[in-house]
Amino acid sequence: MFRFLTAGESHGPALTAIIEGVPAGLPVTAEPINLQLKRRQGGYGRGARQKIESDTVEILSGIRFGKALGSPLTLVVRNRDWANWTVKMSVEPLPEGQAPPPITVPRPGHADYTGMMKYGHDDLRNTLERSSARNTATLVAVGAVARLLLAEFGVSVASHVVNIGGIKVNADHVDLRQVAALSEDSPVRVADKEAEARIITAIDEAKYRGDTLGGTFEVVTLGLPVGLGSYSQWDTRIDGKLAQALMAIQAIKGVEIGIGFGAADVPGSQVHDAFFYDDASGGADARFRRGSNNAGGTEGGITNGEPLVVRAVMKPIATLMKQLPSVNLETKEGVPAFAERSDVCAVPAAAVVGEAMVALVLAQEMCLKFGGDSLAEMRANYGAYGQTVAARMTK
Ligand code: EPS
Repeated sequence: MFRFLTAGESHGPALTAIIEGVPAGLPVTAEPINLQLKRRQGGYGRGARQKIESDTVEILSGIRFGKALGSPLTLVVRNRDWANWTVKMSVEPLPEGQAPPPITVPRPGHADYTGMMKYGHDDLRNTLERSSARNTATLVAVGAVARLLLAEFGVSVASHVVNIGGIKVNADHVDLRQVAALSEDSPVRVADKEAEARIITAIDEAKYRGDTLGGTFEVVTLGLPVGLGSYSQWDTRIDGKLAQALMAIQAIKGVEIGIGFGAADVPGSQVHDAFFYDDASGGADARFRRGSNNAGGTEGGITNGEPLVVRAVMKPIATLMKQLPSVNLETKEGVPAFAERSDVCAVPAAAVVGEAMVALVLAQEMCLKFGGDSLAEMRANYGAYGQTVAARMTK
């Protein structure tokens, strides 16, 4: 079972992840993980923290000579900013009178209030440090390992942003195979230059107003086999797992697969993807095909072999420089919410995190279906299954 835990505070010494169930023999080095960490740090509208950090991974266990041992991997991403927080985030008790004053005015929309109430904290720093989206660095690091596994089976995961602050990108014409190429160099991860310029202006304006912007990103996965996930139980459905994984990213408020919420507006005849049998090229290339992909790659909680297309909505970041009305939880006085350094818009970064979360779910499912002890075993099982599926497609 490919599974993991993460730990770490935003301004603590480091972020850590332990991954179990990485198949033995999988090539893993720091370089492809660092590449993903760098992608997460980018995007127009991010705050000053990303200028301080230059996230890189240290692999402390589970790899020998560039290949997974089958034992747990330990990944560490150090916080450079820790050097500036050794007192405020001291692990050891501080001498009398040296503790910073507690922060007691929650930001509406942040985890400040819920965390303070739930854990009984009287300083919201005790809550915000772990709830911070800084933790997504570890998700991306683990996701990078998942991507390495998927790549062994020809599966690729890419993303693009389709809406920021209500400025919608006309992405209908985008060839899904071009998503990465079109969006990767865009500062807002948008595959359309005209929309890109308008979005950048909108981010600048929001920053000027002391406001923040949310948006929607789309994650596209190509090369998946039919048959990952199951309708057998509620918690085995792959669409449910994908939704949970994406909703687990900070600030995500909605997820849709394929046509998603749009399915409410049209009759079934315009929703479901008709089958046809394509043997034009004859012999081994004959396939069951679909004229459309409104299902977004899943039917019955199982991948159907079509591109997996998943969208997620990110609300605007809850730290506003033009502070929202709040209440001091100690004095009960109405005062402006706490504000500290933050991002104006982190949707492009969230898209990279979204890729990681989708990759994680898919890597787990690949291990479940094809047996994850070693890469060689997985390859053999994958090959045998692929032959069975292909045989059912030929006349
Ligand atoms: C983030 C690091 C954080 C924030 C942001 C994401 O750094 P700092 O708080 O030191 O500026 O920029 O986190 C939030 C918006 C949040 O609400 O927690 C990162 O590395 O992604």
